[in-house]
Amino acid sequence: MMKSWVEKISALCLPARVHVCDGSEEEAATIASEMVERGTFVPLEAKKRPHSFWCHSHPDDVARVEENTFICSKKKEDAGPTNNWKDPTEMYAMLQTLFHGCMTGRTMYVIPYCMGPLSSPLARFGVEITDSPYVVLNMRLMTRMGNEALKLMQGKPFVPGVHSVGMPLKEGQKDSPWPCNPGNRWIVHFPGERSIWSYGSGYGGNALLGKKCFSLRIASAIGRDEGWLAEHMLILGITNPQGEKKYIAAAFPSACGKTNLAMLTPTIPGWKIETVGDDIAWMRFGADGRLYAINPEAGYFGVAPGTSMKTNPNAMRTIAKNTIFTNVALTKDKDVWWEGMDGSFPEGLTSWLGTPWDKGAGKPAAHPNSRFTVSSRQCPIYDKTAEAPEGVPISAIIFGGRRSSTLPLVFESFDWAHGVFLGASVSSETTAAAKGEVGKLRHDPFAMLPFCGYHMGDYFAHWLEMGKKTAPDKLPRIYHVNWFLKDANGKFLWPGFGENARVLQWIFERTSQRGSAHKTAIGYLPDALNVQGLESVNLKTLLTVDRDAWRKECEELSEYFQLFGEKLPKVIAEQLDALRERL
Ligand code: O2Y
Ligand code: MN
Repeated sequence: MMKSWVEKISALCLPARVHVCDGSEEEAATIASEMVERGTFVPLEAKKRPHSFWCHSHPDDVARVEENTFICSKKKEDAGPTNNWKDPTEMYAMLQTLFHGCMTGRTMYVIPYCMGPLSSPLARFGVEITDSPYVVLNMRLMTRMGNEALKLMQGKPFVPGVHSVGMPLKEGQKDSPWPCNPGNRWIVHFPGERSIWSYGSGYGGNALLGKKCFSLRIASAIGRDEGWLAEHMLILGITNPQGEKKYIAAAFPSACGKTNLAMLTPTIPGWKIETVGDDIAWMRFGADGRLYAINPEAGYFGVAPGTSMKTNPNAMRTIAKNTIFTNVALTKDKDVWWEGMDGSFPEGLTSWLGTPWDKGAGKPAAHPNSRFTVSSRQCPIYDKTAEAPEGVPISAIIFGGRRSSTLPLVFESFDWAHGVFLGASVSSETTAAAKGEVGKLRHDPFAMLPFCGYHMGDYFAHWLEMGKKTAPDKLPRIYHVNWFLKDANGKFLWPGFGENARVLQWIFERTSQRGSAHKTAIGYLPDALNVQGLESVNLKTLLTVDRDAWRKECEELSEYFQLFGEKLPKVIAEQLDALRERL
């Protein structure tokens, strides 16, 4: 089946040659040296950052393109109001024209890969066909890719994905270091037949099809049909000073510090955090009735700016070698730099645009969405159970957003249905990392707005159904956190980063029936938090329910939920009514 599909795509895209990736080190080294030759990759100084490369993209190919992302379900109402939709037959016909001859003069790489540990019954296979060697090397870090995956996938279904940078090469035409076609980008999903087509971009989520396209958009549709969850969630292990360990999954919109939380270094003595994943969780109930999660990914595609020994020392150690850096700045002595990195500011930087950086011009040296790609195995706190085939049992699920007011530091839902309502209510203030106005409130239910492969109203209903699959006492407890509350002068009220462990401690203890709490209109709030050793924090303000602000929040939500029309589950509308009543 795979062979005939590869032949069909080759006949359509007309590449100069076809290469089936084996995933070996030799293969990666060959591709990397070809990219150095072509001017895409600059090798970093081996003594400082061994086996690592710097590259920069085309200036207009720097992030996911939500406006060009499509969910082509058979019926428009199955994609819902939060997705772009086109009739699948029309879209397919358009793609056939678009992809015809699109790989002329290029190598067509065939990447067999597995999302999830190779031995896991929860893992799924995919094959990405691409004309981008950059994609091959990134997929090698982000997934289990190559011969082993190929062997295991024989006779099993796989998600086919076709990716092209959309820039065929004419005879004798010189290639560009970052070929792409920014004026003609299409990121297309067919959830019915479970396939992906991506054209025109060579960057991140648009091009590494195992990540957002497969593991969230397609997998969420598979999960709906098969009774499991594909979520935009980090997974961490947390161990208390007595050696008791639990696992927590947490969903935050993009640019809210998921990687930092997943790799957190606790400031409270005796507590330990280990990382299972920083972006995506696939979860289903095990035979014991508990919810188990795997991280389908094998690497991190993390935001570089703001990452430092202060904010995320584990990430800094992870990227000490074997790392691809995209759109950060390059130093004179061939190392990398970005805004918010430790140490003094280096002179003679090359900016992410590949030109000498003019400090006085007021533009950042690294693009705000610049990235490092690195294998999870290099993370010093990579949790051994991250490779467990059965996954890890989840005790708590956290939702959060970047909110300067209203949402307290932490609160617990009354039950599963209320927790689903909290997930549906997630919103976040926009940052410079995303396109558009900074500081605007964007609703982002379950942090899945750009990633849900079907109607968001049906997705809420699926979450509610999942809560009926096991006994209530086996379900994870659900929380909402907000690290970003500000005072009247715009100063953050909570120190964040390693101090967030104090909030995780309360959550940990709540799931062991220990941490004390009181009932409020919005949920259970902590009676106290461990703030020992922390300089003056205003816990009263951090843990308050501002009724007037919450009444406004309800109005906002009520208006937003109208978007889902008939598909908004009655339970969610009732949760909102009940909240209003309690306020
Ligand atoms: O802009 C991109 O293509 C990357 S987006 C991304 C990458 C890693 C993890 N999360 C995200 C996201 O947007 O949520
Ligand atoms: Mn993400």
